[in-house]
Amino acid sequence: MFLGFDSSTQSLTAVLIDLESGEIRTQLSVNFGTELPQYQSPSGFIPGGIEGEVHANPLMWLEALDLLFSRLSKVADLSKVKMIAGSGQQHGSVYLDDTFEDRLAKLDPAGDLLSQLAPALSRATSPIWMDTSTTEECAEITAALGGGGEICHRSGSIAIERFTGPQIRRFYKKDPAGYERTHQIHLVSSFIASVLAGKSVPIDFGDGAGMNLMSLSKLGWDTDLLAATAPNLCSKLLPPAAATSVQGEVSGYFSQKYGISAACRVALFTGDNPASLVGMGATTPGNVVISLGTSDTFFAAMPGPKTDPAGFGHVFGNPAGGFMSLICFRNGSLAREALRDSLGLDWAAFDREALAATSSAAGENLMLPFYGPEITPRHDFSGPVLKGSAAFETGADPGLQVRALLEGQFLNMRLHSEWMGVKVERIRLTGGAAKNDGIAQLVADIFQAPVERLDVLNSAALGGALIAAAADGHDLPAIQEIFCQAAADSSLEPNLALAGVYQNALRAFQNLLHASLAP
Ligand code: XUL
Repeated sequence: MFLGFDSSTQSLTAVLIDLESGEIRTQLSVNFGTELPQYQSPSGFIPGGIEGEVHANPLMWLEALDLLFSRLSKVADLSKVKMIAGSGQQHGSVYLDDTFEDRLAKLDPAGDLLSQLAPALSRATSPIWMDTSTTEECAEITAALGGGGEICHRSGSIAIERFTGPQIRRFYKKDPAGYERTHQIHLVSSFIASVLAGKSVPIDFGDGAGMNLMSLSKLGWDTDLLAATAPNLCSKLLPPAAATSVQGEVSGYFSQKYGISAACRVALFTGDNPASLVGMGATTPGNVVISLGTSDTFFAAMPGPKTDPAGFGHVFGNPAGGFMSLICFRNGSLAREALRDSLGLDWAAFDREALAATSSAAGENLMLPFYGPEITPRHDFSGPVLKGSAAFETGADPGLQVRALLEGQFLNMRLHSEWMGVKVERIRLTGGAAKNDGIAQLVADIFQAPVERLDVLNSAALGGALIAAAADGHDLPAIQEIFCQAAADSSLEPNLALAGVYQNALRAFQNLLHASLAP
């Protein structure tokens, strides 16, 4: 059996898989907001941060780990677990002083993680991915490197507010003594992995690429980026490593307290997006995952470290080897809901009837589907831009607007993923709106690739369990075949007759976008 964890923004989840039977044995979560209310973080972070700061309390993650293990030990036979791996929300960082290693090595199962590790924090709270407070630090790092293009080329992304390097620089500037006292900086992923391993373990290539510090070509820390970020930073980071590298046996704290075998080993943890790529069975190039949520995301495996010349997309390490892209679109569900509400439609009418009724107008009307600021492309839009027939532009036929909004969202995705140079062979669609057949068919038609929907509930934690099995020597593609199956009758083929229509629509969309962005 293999155990995967995902320490996400709102919860800590465990997925236990049994390779022999090909089954998921147990899936359990601890919700931070409802189950650990003492941290006053209803959504997993501390509300009311100033200057765009969004922080979380790392002690909450430790307490959740004890709670989840005590529950797991009651429902599962943990003595059969051979390897643990997992993931964490990306970019979040944890700052530890020089007592951390000793405390990890001497963890006493009679006590808890919280009280034994709390004194080792050199920064009380952890900035997480929602933090936007580092605009100044991003500008400083960019200037030091001679421009955003250089940082993107080296690290996979331009300097980004939520990324860890700019966050470390802000800490160094605001609290130099605290920075000085910091002996080790971990990401959420490597922090949890270190606690499990009973010693500090490296950051993996997947999550490490979300720091603006790691060289994609060398898969090591970039000395110029380190120097531009904060002094002596190299001494506070272990060299990054592959997610599947085994770190040794699980800490005696967990084997003695929760009945996990003392021979169980720990591999590295990665970011939640790289782990989801594994859990969605999409680690080979040609596969693409599109997740439709509050924001929409597009991620895909890539053979080499190509970067987005426009600087919108990110490149992370792929836990199966090679690289992956991650492209975020802020105007996801929020834009779909804004249009639905402005037209006074319910979901059924919005999704199905509007699309079915307007099928003859595929690709005819264009909408830049941005109801507010967007990050791909980065621009402060103040509302959607419409170009097409009078019935469309005036809203006389609301169905046309529904179609153009959805087409616009997926044309924008196709346009802003072209830099990857990867031919899309299969799309795995997930998230709330993915259930809708009309939307799923539209995705298939616009990308001209088959669309599948998966039954996977906790794709990041499942990805962690699969990485654990791979670290134990099992063939990842073979076990993905078993655990990452498409839901029955969920696959849709593209309508090949629409290939030319959407190719033309793509270029027309690109022209409209350029015209709208021109000063
Ligand atoms: C990725 C990102 C988020 C977090 C959420 O760049 O910021 O997807 O990983 O968990």
